[in-house]
Amino acid sequence: MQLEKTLTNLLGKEIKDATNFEIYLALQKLVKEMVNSKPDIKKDKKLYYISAEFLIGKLLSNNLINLGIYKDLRGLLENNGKSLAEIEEIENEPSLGNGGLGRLAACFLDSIATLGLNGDGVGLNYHFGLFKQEYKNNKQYEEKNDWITPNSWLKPTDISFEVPFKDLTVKSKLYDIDIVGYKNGVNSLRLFDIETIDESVVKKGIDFDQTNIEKVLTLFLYPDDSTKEGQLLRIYQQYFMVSNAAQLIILEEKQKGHNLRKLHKHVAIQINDTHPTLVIPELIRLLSKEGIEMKESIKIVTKTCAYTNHTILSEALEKWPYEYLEQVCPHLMPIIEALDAVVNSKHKKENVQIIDEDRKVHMARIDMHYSHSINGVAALHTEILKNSELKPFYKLYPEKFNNKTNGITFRRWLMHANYDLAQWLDSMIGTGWHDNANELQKLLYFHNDYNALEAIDIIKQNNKKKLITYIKERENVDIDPNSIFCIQIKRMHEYKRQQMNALYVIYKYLEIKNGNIPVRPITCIFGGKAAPAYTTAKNVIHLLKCLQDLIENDPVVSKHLKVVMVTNYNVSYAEKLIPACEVSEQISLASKEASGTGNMKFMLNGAITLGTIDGANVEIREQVGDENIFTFGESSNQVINHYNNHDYVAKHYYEKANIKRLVDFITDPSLVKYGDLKALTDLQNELINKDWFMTFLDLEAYINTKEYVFSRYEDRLSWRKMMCVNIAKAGFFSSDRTILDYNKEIWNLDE
Ligand code: 26V
Repeated sequence: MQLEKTLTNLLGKEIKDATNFEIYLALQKLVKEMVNSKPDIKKDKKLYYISAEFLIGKLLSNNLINLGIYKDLRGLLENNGKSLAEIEEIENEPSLGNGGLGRLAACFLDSIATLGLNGDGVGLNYHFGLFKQEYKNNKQYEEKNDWITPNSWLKPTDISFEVPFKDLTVKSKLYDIDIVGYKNGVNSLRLFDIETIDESVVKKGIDFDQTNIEKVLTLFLYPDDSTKEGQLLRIYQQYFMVSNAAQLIILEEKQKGHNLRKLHKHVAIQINDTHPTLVIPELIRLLSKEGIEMKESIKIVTKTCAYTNHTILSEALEKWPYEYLEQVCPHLMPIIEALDAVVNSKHKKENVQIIDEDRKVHMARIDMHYSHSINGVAALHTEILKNSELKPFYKLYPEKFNNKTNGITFRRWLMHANYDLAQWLDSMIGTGWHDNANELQKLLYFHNDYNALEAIDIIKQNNKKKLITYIKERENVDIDPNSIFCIQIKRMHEYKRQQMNALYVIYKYLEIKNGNIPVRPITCIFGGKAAPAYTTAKNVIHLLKCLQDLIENDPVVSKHLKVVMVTNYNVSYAEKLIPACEVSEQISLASKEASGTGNMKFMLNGAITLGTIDGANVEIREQVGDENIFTFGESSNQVINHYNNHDYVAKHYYEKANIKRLVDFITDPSLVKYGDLKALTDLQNELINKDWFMTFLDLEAYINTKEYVFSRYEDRLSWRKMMCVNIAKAGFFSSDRTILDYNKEIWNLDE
């Protein structure tokens, strides 16, 4: 009643007479009012989570959930003939991240606020963010994503700093987004921008002249850095981000009357991958300006900063040419030189030096020498860091290394994405799991309860139907609700091996052509963006789109097999796809996926993992037991040995008849008809002659295991039991657990 009155007041009319847009605006106002009446989380010590990416997703429903009014409001709107799901569509999804690392940062902010910890995110307000993905002739094209509208959640502030670059000084402007904790206080996501930005320089696609920094600095997330200009722009962005962060920290510390010499007692800084690394020399510079001598500043900063590594891929371990840094922020160079000199005076080995023989500055090495904590994001990943990738540093600083297995927020990935399942769980095991995710284990009481197991499956089948409607609207593809849904959604990358999944599709296609009809139709859904300059990843998208067309146009095969490569996969799309998934494809080359977080979202929503023994799949298997997951493929140790011994030769695998016929099909005229011979040939050659991420290594094991999965699906009772166990055991992967670990072992915010 109260809610109805408030909303009617805000609308100035009856709910049933209002448009969705009017209701959206009114709800946004309501949220803002409720947020303003909540206390900011203020405690003595504060965390600054600095990250180039925050993939926060749409905020309306998330905020309603965390304010505790989602359920009532949903009902109220429904009673008035309105649908909250439709109203949500009005909001643009902020486009501030690439993938895993950015989404993790968003889940973390949710958990930090939920746990009542004092911590803000600090990043950049990219106007066009990550590109919008479109397809033309079955190929990916990039368009700018102008997500910022007058009714976005950004709140302009009066805070502004001067950021000095070599030839110019720019003035920043800070925007805040409220981060509402679940039934708790409010923190902020602090996004820096410049006021001189000129959106009109982007003419076509995502191309623009990258040299006029004052006009373009915060236009895009990670603009193409295959050129020198692109790399320089990225360094400009990084320095701009961290100089603002450092100035903000010092300003807030001074306002609180804290002694900067005791910074680490009052501030924790988490460096999310290497992109914010320059915060280390920048803070040292600013503390020195405050009269603290360099030697002491270095000590203070080291005690304040902690570094998270999110990948072992060498392409992502940033190292910048010395002269590029000098061109952007020359005033940092004496500090970087000093940091390098300290290292050099203690350690002679080349592989730990900050400035290497080629005058490249290694960002991760700055982080490791000058942070007090270095963490990986899943148990296996941390072991690989210690024993191979970062071994020299583990030898120097064993006490700094620690693991923090990733997590996901159950508010967005269960309460919102799968409302029906969340409601059902409440009715079966109570609401204790809202605050303590481990209580999901209570579901195990129902492990042998036929009706409960059936209920889980009914929710799944309903979610599949909802997804079918959504995909029909967006992609104009029809999907059979009776088919089994296998889903692989993530950034396109060779190590994630979407191409191995594509080869399975070819295998199945050829089987069906030969009259081997599967007992049940199979739907293979893919989603993901390829970096604009990553040709092979784009060619994999092309292959998938061509397979989609080939099968769609084949009246015999299309009854049994379907491929859908969805358009512009993002957080909102994920929220529709994940609750409908039955087989969660987590098939990276072992050792390469640091953790994965999609794997956790799928499990929580009752999908069964088909995966390699990689990243957090290892810990999922530990939680659910071997009998509730399907694993295959060579181990990370075996893979690492192949790399060390250079003994993986793709061509040798290709020569096996079973593999050859699948790979050859990539350029079969019947398929090429739907695409571009050159792109498909390039992909085929890449696989046969290089295949750096060992697609063929596990291909046969993958095909066999997938066939086995499908046979197991037909035993509906045992499959439902597996669903039940997966949901029940997902509690460990709540980001609340992850954040409690960070706090206890790294930040100590409540000291
Ligand atoms: C990615 C990209 C992608 C496109 C263009 C440039 C660029 C530069 C750097 C990176 C690094 C990405 C690091 C990352 O996202 N890692 C992911 O982090 C997740 C959260 O910890 C983890 O679950 C994933 O396994 C890991 O791949």
